[in-house]
Amino acid sequence: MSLVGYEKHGTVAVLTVNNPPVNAMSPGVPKGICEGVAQANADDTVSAIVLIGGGRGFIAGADIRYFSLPWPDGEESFADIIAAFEASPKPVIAAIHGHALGGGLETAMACHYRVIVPTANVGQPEVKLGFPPGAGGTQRLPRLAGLSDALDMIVSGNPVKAPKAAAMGIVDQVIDGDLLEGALAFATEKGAQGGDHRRTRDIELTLDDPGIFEAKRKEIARRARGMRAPFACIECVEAAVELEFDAGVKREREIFKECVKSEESVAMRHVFFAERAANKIPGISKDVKPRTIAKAGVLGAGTMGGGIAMNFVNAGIPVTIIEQSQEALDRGMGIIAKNYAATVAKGRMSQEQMDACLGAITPTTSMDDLADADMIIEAVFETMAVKKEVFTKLDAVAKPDAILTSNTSYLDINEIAEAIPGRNGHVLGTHFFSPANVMRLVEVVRTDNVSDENLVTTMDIGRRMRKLPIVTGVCHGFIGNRMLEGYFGEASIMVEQGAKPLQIDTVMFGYGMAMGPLAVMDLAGLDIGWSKRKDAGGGTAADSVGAFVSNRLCEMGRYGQKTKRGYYIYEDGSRRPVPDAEVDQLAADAAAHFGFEHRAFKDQEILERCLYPLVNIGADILAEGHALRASDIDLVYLNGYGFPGWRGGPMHWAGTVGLDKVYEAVCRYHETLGFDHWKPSPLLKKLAEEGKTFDDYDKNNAG
Ligand code: T1G
Repeated sequence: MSLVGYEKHGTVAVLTVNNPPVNAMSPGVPKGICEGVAQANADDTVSAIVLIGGGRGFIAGADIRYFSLPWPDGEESFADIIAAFEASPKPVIAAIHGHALGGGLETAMACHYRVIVPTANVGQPEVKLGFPPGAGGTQRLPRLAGLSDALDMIVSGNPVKAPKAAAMGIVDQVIDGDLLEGALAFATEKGAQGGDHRRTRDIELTLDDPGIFEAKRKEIARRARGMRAPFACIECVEAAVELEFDAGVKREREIFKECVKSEESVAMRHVFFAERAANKIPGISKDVKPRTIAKAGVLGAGTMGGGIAMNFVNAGIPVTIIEQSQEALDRGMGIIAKNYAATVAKGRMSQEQMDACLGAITPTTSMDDLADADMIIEAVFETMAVKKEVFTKLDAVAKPDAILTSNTSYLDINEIAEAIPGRNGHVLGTHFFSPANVMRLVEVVRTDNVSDENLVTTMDIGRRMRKLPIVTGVCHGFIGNRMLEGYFGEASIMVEQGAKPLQIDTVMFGYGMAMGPLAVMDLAGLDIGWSKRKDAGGGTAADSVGAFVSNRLCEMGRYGQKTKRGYYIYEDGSRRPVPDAEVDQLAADAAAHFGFEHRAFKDQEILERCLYPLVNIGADILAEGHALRASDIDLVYLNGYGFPGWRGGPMHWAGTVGLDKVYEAVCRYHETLGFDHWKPSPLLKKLAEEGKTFDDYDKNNAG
């Protein structure tokens, strides 16, 4: 089938793009469109041209795969389509449903007119791929929507729905009813009116607020820290004001080409495809469909349980939430109500919507009320004994095919499943990240016996919750927390060897992490690690290297932000970390205790000793099969631990450093420091010797 169909309806020629699944502008599509325009203009019985998408949308933009592949020589591209439209004496009308994104919207804006169905959305998401629009979008969108709205759309990359697009002037008419019918009526009328038809490029652009660009730079400074693309977008829109149209298009093209080659863009395109690969589970056929989860249950109404209950409500699933006492239940429901009220206060939810959400949650203290739940998630106290007790009770009340999951962050879920052997095809883990109703990541922990159907159903529920579900195997800490032990471990050890907490955090913040490791430990609470060490040591937390300072701080009741003191001091009401000489003294005590010589640290050593353990441990997790692909590990770090998206994740980033360099450093640190997290991963060694990256590994082991 041709990639672009041509049909006459009355006096209107209809060009239909057929390039499933999303009508990306792959090679052959521009050619088909140009040929259709030429055919229509050569036919005297044709008065107008409609361009419409087959399948689920208009055009999803350039074929992203071709930024890493050569475009076929001589093959038409966006520029040819746009030239054909603007030279056409007959009006060209874009008929939009589903999505018109990136080059799709740019193609539509090069048409003389645009009509759209109410449910469609339009946008320039290119910035999320690390570059500005590259087919005139930064020059045409301001002419249609005005500078301010266009700047917001291009710099944020967020789409707008049809009614707003109409109000902004991006589209000419919203079609209620059948899109093609509406488009044909619109086109017939335009075709009959004769005369010239306005070209977007000829619209005058007015600059009402000269300070608009500086203001935008200031507005995005924190969010876009370390990135180039958002600022490149601003430069392109500035060119629309400063230059004649064609010069502006040329300037946009120059900036686009510079950005598309950048490591930032390669990383962000890696993330785009990684997010889509994460849905695929090798060995499970597409015929295994998710079950319907009509009712859910959550055990525990603490911070995590409450957040998980809200996630079910967001997925449109009524949920019963259980606590042991009415007082704990009321407290939990109060937190949920407060969370919703905060959203209402921000204007992102109406009071009616909040009431409906709360109405979808049934609080109770009786486990019997879980009898009709199709999926039950426990978020109770994090000890194996309590988990086993809870699952045994669930075994007695839950319906036979209920999916039972644990929110544990590191306990062995296979062991929990073995406590109720009759159900272990229905037991797995769903490790949400706190706050559960905000953080996008959920690790779906695949137990040995969970059925494919129950695994696929849990992944589907994660997506319905608007989460990013990532399959992990059952190992200590799954993917994220297992790797984190190396990252936090080295940061803590370096403090005891003489590196100041502020230097470590400044280096990692400068790398692009949302927060430095010591500040994160203060935020999460030092007492979490302390209680684990006490559990492991029969009540005494061992003073192992890296734990000495943290143990002393916890013994002093300095758990971090929640006690206003941890590795840093937090002045009343402030979350700003202030260095504390008392911590430096504890670091000196640690050095004396272990016989260290305190020394100055170079930033590069701090960077390597924080990040390379992530890569080394990640490689082991991959080799053990506890992650399905390296890009899944990247997604865990991008969505659960504040790793900068424009670096693509620890595994992708290691490839930009060179795995040979990473491996050499891992071996060096293993010799000088020891510690398990420096034991060189055989997979890292192999890839380093082969001159490969983890992206190569995924390609060769694509599942
Ligand atoms: N190129 C190549 N493949 C694409 C693609 C694209 N633009 N968009 C989607 N796919 C693949 C995707 O990898 C998946 O593959 C399948 O299609 C379904 O996608 C000149 C230079 C349109 C909202 O950034 O936002 O134009 O996993 O699962 O949830 O200035 O796809 O099945 O093998 O996401 O229904 C700008 C990107 C490009 C839009 C549909 N455009 N796409 O969502 O399906 S740059 C974008 C999306 C550009 C111009 C510049 C979404 C969607 P597989 P999916 P969906």
